[in-house]
Amino acid sequence: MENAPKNRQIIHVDMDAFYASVEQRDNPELRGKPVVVGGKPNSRGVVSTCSYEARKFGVRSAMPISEAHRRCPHAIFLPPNFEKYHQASEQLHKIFQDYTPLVEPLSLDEAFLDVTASLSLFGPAEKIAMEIKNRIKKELNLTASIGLAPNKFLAKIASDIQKPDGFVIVREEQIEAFLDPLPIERVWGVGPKTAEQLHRLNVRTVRDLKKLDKLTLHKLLGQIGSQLYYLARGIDDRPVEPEREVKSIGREITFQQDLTDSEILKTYLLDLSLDVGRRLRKAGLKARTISLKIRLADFKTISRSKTLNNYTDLDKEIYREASMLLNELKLHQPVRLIGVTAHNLSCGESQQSLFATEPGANEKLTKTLDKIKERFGEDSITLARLLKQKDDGSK
Ligand code: TTP
Ligand code: MG
Repeated sequence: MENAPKNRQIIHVDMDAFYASVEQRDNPELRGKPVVVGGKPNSRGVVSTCSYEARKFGVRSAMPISEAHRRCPHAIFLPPNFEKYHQASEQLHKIFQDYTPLVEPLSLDEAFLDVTASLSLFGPAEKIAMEIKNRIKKELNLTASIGLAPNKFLAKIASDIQKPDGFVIVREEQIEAFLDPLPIERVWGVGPKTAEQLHRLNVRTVRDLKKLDKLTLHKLLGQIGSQLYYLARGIDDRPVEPEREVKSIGREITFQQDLTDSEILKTYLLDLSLDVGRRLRKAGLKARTISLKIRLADFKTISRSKTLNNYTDLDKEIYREASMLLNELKLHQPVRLIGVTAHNLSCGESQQSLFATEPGANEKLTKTLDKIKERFGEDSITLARLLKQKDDGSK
């Protein structure tokens, strides 16, 4: 990490309320109104996204539609129209390609661009970033939030911090002033559990985090602790990886203490499955193969997978398959790591979730889902409230 490439210019683009903005663009009657994309008010699906007008009422992605209806009964509820979103996404990526081949799409509405080598051709990076923003407005009639910074970590925070219609530049000499006041929850890898551990040490902001040395952080949080040491200083060397074909979407977690209780393992599995489902839906993808990875305390790694008859992006199905695979293993040894991955991907067309069959039935789990969305960071494992309760209850 110490040999960071110098003077990189990384842009992060994230469209504002993407599906809902496309709907508002195409139907002027929806503009300025709360719009919820996901399904009819009485349907059993979850919210894909909603317009900023609906967010004022507390509506969020991944919330059951029934809950969104309770919070904002006068919203306009629409089913998703994936064809339109894919089309807008393609247009968007064509614009990106005009400035650099180094484009790494993260989902339909989000990408990193490395424009370091484009400056001689197109002028300063801030000009490129502004031009991209203006072209998105003119050619797609949609707004994007853009961050420009020397690395991916900073660019992503920058694009998010002034949403919607944001435009934030973080220059090398501003990194410290930009990062220091931010709550630690903003840092990649800080989920609720890590945040809680750090809060106990009175670490609330990045400035506080910097007071902990590398060894202390490593002892406290393992690998993620070392990562936080660098991120808190604005150091992130990860390259922009162009047009990686997404072959799988997965998430795993290494426990600080090995686990044997299968119920607790399943709670983690549920959290991971929710995350994989949410990321599939955000990428507009469905999967046919679900796999489970287990690493035992002695580092032996076991992988099992199951191919389904149909494609799915449903949390419920991902969790069901993963937990069946876990049951079949009949494990008795302590587990060090558990992971869930969806493979065999194809473009998707459905929006439902674990909670589709029981609208509003479980408030705790609904809150968990809200949290997962609110705390969403590509590289962070979001440990649900549910999980915390489980942990607390069993120790
Ligand atoms: P996001 O970029 O997370 O959200 P957004 O663009 O709607 O709003 P903003 O970025 O301004 O906060 O996701 C992009 C699209 O992906 C979103 O419009 C709908 C879809 N999506 C889902 O279908 N389910 C989800 O849980 C999430 C998070 C997104
Ligand atoms: Mg977006």
